Amino acid sequence: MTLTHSPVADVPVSDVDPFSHEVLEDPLPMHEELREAGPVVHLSRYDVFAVARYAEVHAALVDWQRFQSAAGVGLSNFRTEEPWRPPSLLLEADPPRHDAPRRVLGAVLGPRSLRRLRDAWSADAEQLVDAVLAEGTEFDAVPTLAQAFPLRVFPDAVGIGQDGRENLLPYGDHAFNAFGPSNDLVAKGTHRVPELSGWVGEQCAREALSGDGFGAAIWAAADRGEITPQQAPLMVRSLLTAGVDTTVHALSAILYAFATHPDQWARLVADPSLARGAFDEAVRWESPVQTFFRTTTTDVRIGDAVVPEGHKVLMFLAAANRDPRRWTDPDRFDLGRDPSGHVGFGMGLHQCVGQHVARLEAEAVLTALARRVRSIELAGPPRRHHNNTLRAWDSLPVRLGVV
Ligand code: Z7Z
Repeated sequence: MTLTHSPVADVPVSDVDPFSHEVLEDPLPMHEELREAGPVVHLSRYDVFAVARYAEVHAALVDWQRFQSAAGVGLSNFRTEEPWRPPSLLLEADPPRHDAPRRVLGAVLGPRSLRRLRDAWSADAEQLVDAVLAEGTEFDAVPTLAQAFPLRVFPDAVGIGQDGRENLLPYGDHAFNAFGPSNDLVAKGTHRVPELSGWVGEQCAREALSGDGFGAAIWAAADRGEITPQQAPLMVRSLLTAGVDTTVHALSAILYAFATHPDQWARLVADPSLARGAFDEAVRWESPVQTFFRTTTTDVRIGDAVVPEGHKVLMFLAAANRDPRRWTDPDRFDLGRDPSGHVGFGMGLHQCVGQHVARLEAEAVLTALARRVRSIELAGPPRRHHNNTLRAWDSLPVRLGVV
Protein backbone atom coordinates (compact mmCIF):
# COMPACT_ATOMS: atom_id res chain seq x y z
CA MET A 1 0.00 0.00 0.00
CA THR A 2 1.44 3.37 -1.01
CA LEU A 3 0.32 6.31 1.09
CA THR A 4 0.42 9.65 -0.74
CA HIS A 5 -1.56 12.85 -0.66
CA SER A 6 -5.25 13.21 -1.40
CA PRO A 7 -7.32 15.57 -3.53
CA VAL A 8 -9.19 16.28 -0.28
CA ALA A 9 -7.10 18.02 2.36
CA ASP A 10 -5.85 15.94 5.29
CA VAL A 11 -6.87 12.55 3.90
CA PRO A 12 -4.25 9.84 3.47
CA VAL A 13 -4.45 8.10 0.10
CA SER A 14 -4.00 4.43 -0.62
CA ASP A 15 -3.75 2.67 -3.96
CA VAL A 16 -4.73 -0.69 -2.45
CA ASP A 17 -7.43 -2.72 -4.24
CA PRO A 18 -9.64 -4.31 -1.55
CA PHE A 19 -11.27 -6.44 -4.28
CA SER A 20 -8.07 -7.94 -5.70
CA HIS A 21 -7.55 -11.68 -5.31
CA GLU A 22 -4.45 -11.10 -3.23
CA VAL A 23 -6.42 -9.06 -0.67
CA LEU A 24 -9.47 -11.31 -0.76
CA GLU A 25 -7.22 -14.28 0.06
CA ASP A 26 -6.02 -12.55 3.24
CA PRO A 27 -7.50 -9.10 3.93
CA LEU A 28 -6.20 -8.77 7.50
CA PRO A 29 -2.93 -6.93 6.71
CA MET A 30 -4.82 -4.40 4.57
CA HIS A 31 -7.39 -3.91 7.35
CA GLU A 32 -4.64 -3.04 9.78
CA GLU A 33 -2.96 -0.64 7.34
CA LEU A 34 -6.22 1.17 6.64
CA ARG A 35 -7.11 1.39 10.35
CA GLU A 36 -3.69 2.76 11.21
CA ALA A 37 -3.57 5.21 8.27
CA GLY A 38 -6.28 7.38 9.81
CA PRO A 39 -10.01 7.69 10.56
CA VAL A 40 -10.69 7.97 6.80
CA VAL A 41 -8.56 7.02 3.79
CA HIS A 42 -9.03 7.89 0.11
CA LEU A 43 -8.82 4.81 -2.13
CA SER A 44 -7.41 6.32 -5.32
CA ARG A 45 -8.13 3.30 -7.51
CA TYR A 46 -11.90 3.75 -7.10
CA ASP A 47 -12.11 7.37 -5.92
CA VAL A 48 -13.96 6.32 -2.76
CA PHE A 49 -13.37 7.02 0.92
CA ALA A 50 -12.79 4.13 3.31
CA VAL A 51 -13.42 3.84 7.04
CA ALA A 52 -11.88 0.90 8.89
CA ARG A 53 -11.93 1.92 12.56
CA TYR A 54 -14.81 0.81 14.77
CA ALA A 55 -15.86 4.33 15.82
CA GLU A 56 -16.12 5.66 12.27
CA VAL A 57 -17.77 2.53 10.85
CA HIS A 58 -20.32 2.55 13.67
CA ALA A 59 -20.95 6.28 13.24
CA ALA A 60 -21.55 5.93 9.50
CA LEU A 61 -23.86 2.94 9.97
CA VAL A 62 -26.14 4.71 12.44
CA ASP A 63 -26.24 8.01 10.48
CA TRP A 64 -28.65 7.14 7.66
CA GLN A 65 -29.45 10.81 7.02
CA ARG A 66 -25.90 11.71 5.96
CA PHE A 67 -24.87 8.25 4.74
CA GLN A 68 -27.67 7.15 2.44
CA SER A 69 -28.40 3.68 1.06
CA ALA A 70 -30.75 4.69 -1.76
CA ALA A 71 -27.81 5.43 -4.09
CA GLY A 72 -26.83 1.77 -3.64
CA VAL A 73 -24.63 0.05 -1.06
CA GLY A 74 -22.14 -1.11 -3.67
CA LEU A 75 -19.50 0.82 -5.57
CA SER A 76 -22.00 1.67 -8.30
CA ASN A 77 -23.77 4.99 -7.72
CA PHE A 78 -27.46 4.67 -8.58
CA ARG A 79 -27.64 8.45 -9.08
CA THR A 80 -25.63 8.02 -12.26
CA GLU A 81 -25.54 4.29 -13.03
CA GLU A 82 -28.25 1.79 -13.84
CA PRO A 83 -28.45 -0.99 -11.18
CA TRP A 84 -28.09 -4.60 -12.44
CA ARG A 85 -31.56 -5.39 -11.02
CA PRO A 86 -34.42 -3.30 -9.61
CA PRO A 87 -33.19 -1.91 -6.26
CA SER A 88 -34.08 -3.73 -3.04
CA LEU A 89 -36.91 -2.06 -1.10
CA LEU A 90 -34.99 -2.66 2.13
CA LEU A 91 -31.28 -2.53 1.47
CA GLU A 92 -31.26 0.16 -1.20
CA ALA A 93 -33.86 2.48 0.32
CA ASP A 94 -33.94 5.11 3.05
CA PRO A 95 -36.79 6.34 5.25
CA PRO A 96 -39.62 6.90 4.66
CA ARG A 97 -39.77 4.39 1.77
CA HIS A 98 -37.71 1.88 3.72
CA ASP A 99 -40.01 1.85 6.76
CA ALA A 100 -43.07 -0.19 5.78
CA PRO A 101 -41.10 -3.01 4.13
CA ARG A 102 -38.73 -3.10 7.10
CA ARG A 103 -41.57 -3.19 9.63
CA VAL A 104 -43.23 -6.08 7.79
CA LEU A 105 -40.06 -8.12 7.35
CA GLY A 106 -39.04 -7.42 10.94
CA ALA A 107 -42.26 -9.08 12.10
CA VAL A 108 -42.06 -11.97 9.60
CA LEU A 109 -38.47 -12.81 10.66
CA GLY A 110 -38.72 -11.73 14.30
CA PRO A 111 -38.08 -13.92 17.34
CA ARG A 112 -41.82 -14.42 17.94
CA SER A 113 -42.54 -15.89 14.51
CA LEU A 114 -39.38 -18.01 14.64
CA ARG A 115 -40.49 -19.80 17.80
CA ARG A 116 -42.51 -22.30 15.79
CA LEU A 117 -39.39 -23.24 13.81
CA ARG A 118 -37.02 -23.87 16.70
CA ASP A 119 -37.97 -27.47 17.53
CA ALA A 120 -38.19 -28.52 13.89
CA TRP A 121 -34.80 -27.00 13.06
CA SER A 122 -33.17 -28.64 16.11
CA ALA A 123 -34.53 -32.02 14.96
CA ASP A 124 -33.35 -31.31 11.39
CA ALA A 125 -29.87 -30.45 12.64
CA GLU A 126 -29.67 -33.63 14.72
CA GLN A 127 -30.79 -35.74 11.78
CA LEU A 128 -28.25 -34.09 9.50
CA VAL A 129 -25.40 -34.53 11.98
CA ASP A 130 -26.34 -38.19 12.61
CA ALA A 131 -26.50 -38.87 8.86
CA VAL A 132 -23.16 -37.17 8.23
CA LEU A 133 -21.41 -39.03 11.06
CA ALA A 134 -22.88 -42.34 9.87
CA GLU A 135 -20.93 -41.79 6.64
CA GLY A 136 -17.64 -41.01 8.35
CA THR A 137 -15.82 -38.54 10.53
CA GLU A 138 -13.60 -36.96 7.87
CA PHE A 139 -15.30 -34.77 5.25
CA ASP A 140 -15.48 -31.34 3.66
CA ALA A 141 -17.52 -29.22 6.08
CA VAL A 142 -18.54 -26.66 3.43
CA PRO A 143 -20.90 -28.80 1.32
CA THR A 144 -21.63 -31.34 4.06
CA LEU A 145 -22.66 -29.00 6.88
CA ALA A 146 -22.35 -25.29 6.06
CA GLN A 147 -24.31 -25.55 2.80
CA ALA A 148 -26.43 -28.57 3.61
CA PHE A 149 -28.16 -27.19 6.69
CA PRO A 150 -29.33 -23.78 5.39
CA LEU A 151 -30.38 -25.38 2.09
CA ARG A 152 -32.34 -27.97 4.05
CA VAL A 153 -34.31 -25.55 6.22
CA PHE A 154 -34.36 -22.04 4.72
CA PRO A 155 -36.01 -22.56 1.29
CA ASP A 156 -38.74 -24.59 3.03
CA ALA A 157 -39.18 -21.83 5.60
CA VAL A 158 -39.60 -19.26 2.81
CA GLY A 159 -41.97 -21.67 1.09
CA ILE A 160 -40.48 -22.02 -2.39
CA GLY A 161 -40.83 -25.22 -4.45
CA GLN A 162 -38.21 -27.97 -4.79
CA ASP A 163 -37.17 -27.26 -8.38
CA GLY A 164 -34.19 -25.02 -9.05
CA ARG A 165 -32.93 -24.64 -5.49
CA GLU A 166 -29.41 -25.16 -6.85
CA ASN A 167 -29.79 -21.61 -8.25
CA LEU A 168 -29.87 -20.01 -4.80
CA LEU A 169 -26.14 -20.06 -4.02
CA PRO A 170 -24.97 -18.85 -7.46
CA TYR A 171 -27.58 -16.07 -7.43
CA GLY A 172 -26.52 -14.85 -4.00
CA ASP A 173 -22.83 -15.17 -4.87
CA HIS A 174 -23.35 -12.93 -7.88
CA ALA A 175 -25.47 -10.40 -5.96
CA PHE A 176 -22.72 -10.02 -3.34
CA ASN A 177 -20.03 -9.79 -6.03
CA ALA A 178 -22.07 -7.07 -7.73
CA PHE A 179 -21.57 -4.71 -4.73
CA GLY A 180 -17.90 -4.53 -5.70
CA PRO A 181 -16.24 -3.16 -8.86
CA SER A 182 -16.99 -4.87 -12.18
CA ASN A 183 -13.96 -7.14 -11.93
CA ASP A 184 -13.45 -10.77 -12.99
CA LEU A 185 -15.64 -12.01 -10.11
CA VAL A 186 -18.61 -10.08 -11.50
CA ALA A 187 -17.77 -11.07 -15.09
CA LYS A 188 -17.84 -14.78 -14.27
CA GLY A 189 -21.44 -14.49 -13.02
CA THR A 190 -22.88 -12.10 -15.58
CA HIS A 191 -23.77 -14.68 -18.24
CA ARG A 192 -26.16 -16.45 -15.84
CA VAL A 193 -27.98 -13.31 -14.63
CA PRO A 194 -30.97 -13.58 -17.02
CA GLU A 195 -31.54 -17.25 -16.15
CA LEU A 196 -30.98 -16.87 -12.38
CA SER A 197 -32.95 -13.62 -12.05
CA GLY A 198 -35.76 -15.18 -14.06
CA TRP A 199 -35.92 -18.18 -11.73
CA VAL A 200 -35.73 -16.04 -8.57
CA GLY A 201 -38.47 -13.76 -9.92
CA GLU A 202 -40.76 -16.75 -10.50
CA GLN A 203 -40.30 -17.93 -6.89
CA CYS A 204 -41.56 -14.58 -5.56
CA ALA A 205 -45.08 -14.86 -6.97
CA ARG A 206 -47.84 -15.65 -4.50
CA GLU A 207 -48.81 -18.80 -6.46
CA ALA A 208 -45.26 -20.16 -6.25
CA LEU A 209 -45.15 -20.02 -2.44
CA SER A 210 -46.49 -22.47 0.16
CA GLY A 211 -49.24 -21.21 2.44
CA ASP A 212 -47.30 -21.20 5.69
CA GLY A 213 -43.86 -19.74 5.00
CA PHE A 214 -42.11 -16.36 5.24
CA GLY A 215 -43.15 -15.69 1.63
CA ALA A 216 -46.84 -16.22 2.36
CA ALA A 217 -46.50 -14.01 5.45
CA ILE A 218 -45.16 -11.20 3.25
CA TRP A 219 -48.11 -11.59 0.87
CA ALA A 220 -50.51 -11.61 3.84
CA ALA A 221 -49.07 -8.24 4.88
CA ALA A 222 -49.91 -6.97 1.39
CA ASP A 223 -53.48 -8.25 1.83
CA ARG A 224 -53.70 -6.26 5.09
CA GLY A 225 -52.51 -3.14 3.27
CA GLU A 226 -49.23 -2.85 5.21
CA ILE A 227 -47.27 -2.98 1.95
CA THR A 228 -48.50 -2.84 -1.64
CA PRO A 229 -48.94 -5.98 -3.77
CA GLN A 230 -46.19 -4.57 -6.01
CA GLN A 231 -43.77 -4.56 -3.07
CA ALA A 232 -44.38 -8.15 -1.94
CA PRO A 233 -42.40 -10.01 -4.63
CA LEU A 234 -39.36 -7.77 -4.20
CA MET A 235 -39.40 -8.48 -0.47
CA VAL A 236 -39.48 -12.23 -1.10
CA ARG A 237 -36.53 -11.62 -3.44
CA SER A 238 -34.67 -10.02 -0.51
CA LEU A 239 -35.02 -13.25 1.49
CA LEU A 240 -33.71 -15.32 -1.40
CA THR A 241 -30.81 -12.92 -2.05
CA ALA A 242 -29.57 -12.22 1.44
CA GLY A 243 -30.67 -15.33 3.33
CA VAL A 244 -28.65 -18.20 1.87
CA ASP A 245 -25.00 -17.42 1.07
CA THR A 246 -24.69 -15.28 4.19
CA THR A 247 -25.73 -18.09 6.55
CA VAL A 248 -23.69 -20.68 4.65
CA HIS A 249 -20.53 -18.59 4.99
CA ALA A 250 -21.29 -17.72 8.60
CA LEU A 251 -21.59 -21.44 9.40
CA SER A 252 -18.32 -22.25 7.66
CA ALA A 253 -16.72 -19.36 9.56
CA ILE A 254 -17.77 -20.78 12.89
CA LEU A 255 -16.68 -24.32 11.94
CA TYR A 256 -13.29 -22.95 10.88
CA ALA A 257 -13.04 -20.96 14.10
CA PHE A 258 -13.64 -24.06 16.21
CA ALA A 259 -11.40 -26.29 14.08
CA THR A 260 -8.54 -23.88 14.75
CA HIS A 261 -9.41 -23.23 18.43
CA PRO A 262 -9.85 -26.68 20.06
CA ASP A 263 -9.93 -25.15 23.56
CA GLN A 264 -13.00 -23.12 22.59
CA TRP A 265 -14.74 -26.22 21.20
CA ALA A 266 -14.11 -27.96 24.52
CA ARG A 267 -15.80 -25.04 26.25
CA LEU A 268 -18.85 -25.32 24.02
CA VAL A 269 -19.10 -29.08 24.56
CA ALA A 270 -18.97 -28.53 28.32
CA ASP A 271 -21.66 -25.85 28.11
CA PRO A 272 -23.79 -25.98 24.91
CA SER A 273 -25.73 -22.93 26.07
CA LEU A 274 -22.71 -20.95 24.82
CA ALA A 275 -23.78 -21.71 21.21
CA ARG A 276 -25.66 -18.46 20.63
CA GLY A 277 -22.88 -16.22 21.90
CA ALA A 278 -20.33 -18.35 20.05
CA PHE A 279 -22.06 -17.57 16.79
CA ASP A 280 -21.86 -13.83 17.39
CA GLU A 281 -18.22 -14.12 18.38
CA ALA A 282 -17.55 -15.99 15.12
CA VAL A 283 -19.40 -13.29 13.16
CA ARG A 284 -17.25 -10.66 14.87
CA TRP A 285 -14.04 -12.63 14.36
CA GLU A 286 -14.53 -13.58 10.69
CA SER A 287 -17.12 -11.02 9.48
CA PRO A 288 -18.78 -13.07 6.71
CA VAL A 289 -20.03 -9.74 5.32
CA GLN A 290 -16.77 -7.81 5.00
CA THR A 291 -17.75 -4.48 3.51
CA PHE A 292 -20.42 -2.35 1.96
CA PHE A 293 -20.86 1.27 0.92
CA ARG A 294 -22.93 4.30 1.75
CA THR A 295 -23.19 7.58 -0.23
CA THR A 296 -22.83 10.97 1.45
CA THR A 297 -25.85 13.28 1.19
CA THR A 298 -23.88 16.33 2.34
CA ASP A 299 -20.27 17.26 3.12
CA VAL A 300 -19.37 15.07 6.11
CA ARG A 301 -16.48 15.66 8.48
CA ILE A 302 -14.62 12.47 9.43
CA GLY A 303 -11.63 13.13 11.66
CA ASP A 304 -9.90 16.22 10.26
CA ALA A 305 -11.21 15.66 6.74
CA VAL A 306 -14.37 16.57 4.89
CA VAL A 307 -15.82 13.93 2.57
CA PRO A 308 -17.70 15.83 -0.15
CA GLU A 309 -21.40 15.30 -0.85
CA GLY A 310 -22.30 12.51 -3.25
CA HIS A 311 -19.20 10.36 -2.59
CA LYS A 312 -19.12 6.66 -1.89
CA VAL A 313 -17.84 5.63 1.54
CA LEU A 314 -16.63 2.04 1.92
CA MET A 315 -17.22 0.66 5.41
CA PHE A 316 -14.88 -2.15 6.49
CA LEU A 317 -17.06 -4.08 8.94
CA ALA A 318 -14.38 -6.73 9.25
CA ALA A 319 -11.69 -4.19 10.19
CA ALA A 320 -14.00 -2.52 12.72
CA ASN A 321 -14.74 -5.91 14.28
CA ARG A 322 -11.04 -6.34 15.01
CA ASP A 323 -10.18 -2.74 15.88
CA PRO A 324 -7.90 -2.83 18.96
CA ARG A 325 -9.36 0.58 19.91
CA ARG A 326 -12.64 -1.24 20.62
CA TRP A 327 -11.74 -4.88 21.34
CA THR A 328 -9.29 -6.45 23.75
CA ASP A 329 -7.07 -8.96 21.97
CA PRO A 330 -9.26 -8.63 18.84
CA ASP A 331 -7.68 -11.49 16.86
CA ARG A 332 -8.59 -14.06 19.53
CA PHE A 333 -11.73 -16.14 18.94
CA ASP A 334 -12.91 -16.27 22.54
CA LEU A 335 -16.25 -17.58 23.85
CA GLY A 336 -15.55 -15.73 27.08
CA ARG A 337 -15.81 -12.30 25.53
CA ASP A 338 -18.97 -10.22 25.10
CA PRO A 339 -19.14 -9.73 21.31
CA SER A 340 -22.22 -7.51 21.43
CA GLY A 341 -21.75 -4.26 19.58
CA HIS A 342 -19.93 -6.00 16.71
CA VAL A 343 -20.93 -4.60 13.32
CA GLY A 344 -20.97 -7.94 11.47
CA PHE A 345 -24.75 -7.56 11.07
CA GLY A 346 -24.43 -3.83 10.49
CA MET A 347 -25.93 -1.39 12.99
CA GLY A 348 -28.79 1.09 13.14
CA LEU A 349 -31.83 1.25 10.89
CA HIS A 350 -30.58 -1.25 8.31
CA GLN A 351 -29.15 -3.78 10.75
CA CYS A 352 -29.66 -7.30 9.39
CA VAL A 353 -33.36 -8.11 9.61
CA GLY A 354 -32.62 -11.83 9.19
CA GLN A 355 -30.13 -12.14 12.03
CA HIS A 356 -32.55 -14.09 14.25
CA VAL A 357 -32.95 -16.65 11.47
CA ALA A 358 -29.18 -16.91 11.13
CA ARG A 359 -28.72 -17.32 14.90
CA LEU A 360 -31.39 -20.00 15.07
CA GLU A 361 -29.75 -21.95 12.24
CA ALA A 362 -26.33 -21.71 13.85
CA GLU A 363 -27.61 -22.61 17.29
CA ALA A 364 -29.34 -25.71 15.91
CA VAL A 365 -26.21 -26.93 14.11
CA LEU A 366 -23.80 -26.17 16.95
CA THR A 367 -26.02 -27.77 19.56
CA ALA A 368 -26.42 -30.92 17.47
CA LEU A 369 -22.65 -31.10 16.88
CA ALA A 370 -21.80 -30.45 20.53
CA ARG A 371 -23.93 -33.46 21.53
CA ARG A 372 -21.79 -35.92 19.55
CA VAL A 373 -18.50 -34.31 18.61
CA ARG A 374 -15.64 -34.10 21.10
CA SER A 375 -13.04 -32.61 18.80
CA ILE A 376 -12.84 -30.82 15.44
CA GLU A 377 -9.59 -30.41 13.56
CA LEU A 378 -8.56 -29.48 10.05
CA ALA A 379 -7.83 -32.59 8.01
CA GLY A 380 -6.14 -30.68 5.19
CA PRO A 381 -5.58 -27.17 3.90
CA PRO A 382 -8.83 -25.18 3.67
CA ARG A 383 -9.44 -23.21 0.47
CA ARG A 384 -10.93 -19.71 0.33
CA HIS A 385 -13.81 -18.72 -1.92
CA HIS A 386 -13.30 -15.20 -3.25
CA ASN A 387 -16.27 -12.82 -3.34
CA ASN A 388 -16.25 -9.02 -3.53
CA THR A 389 -18.32 -8.75 -0.33
CA LEU A 390 -18.29 -12.07 1.50
CA ARG A 391 -15.47 -13.82 3.33
CA ALA A 392 -16.01 -17.44 2.50
CA TRP A 393 -14.59 -20.94 2.15
CA ASP A 394 -14.84 -23.23 -0.86
CA SER A 395 -13.48 -26.17 1.07
CA LEU A 396 -12.92 -26.92 4.75
CA PRO A 397 -11.63 -30.50 5.25
CA VAL A 398 -12.28 -31.56 8.85
CA ARG A 399 -11.74 -34.60 11.05
CA LEU A 400 -14.15 -35.07 13.96
CA GLY A 401 -13.67 -37.05 17.14
CA VAL A 402 -17.06 -38.49 18.11
CA VAL A 403 -18.74 -40.22 21.03
O1 Z7Z B 1 -32.82 -6.94 -0.03
C1 Z7Z B 1 -31.91 -7.56 -0.58
O2 Z7Z B 1 -32.02 -8.09 -1.68
C2 Z7Z B 1 -30.60 -7.63 0.11
C3 Z7Z B 1 -29.45 -8.02 -0.56
C4 Z7Z B 1 -28.22 -7.99 0.10
C5 Z7Z B 1 -30.52 -7.26 1.43
C6 Z7Z B 1 -29.29 -7.24 2.08
C7 Z7Z B 1 -28.16 -7.60 1.41
C8 Z7Z B 1 -26.87 -7.45 2.07
C9 Z7Z B 1 -26.60 -8.05 3.28
C10 Z7Z B 1 -25.92 -6.62 1.51
C11 Z7Z B 1 -25.41 -7.86 3.88
C12 Z7Z B 1 -24.72 -6.40 2.12
C13 Z7Z B 1 -24.47 -7.01 3.30
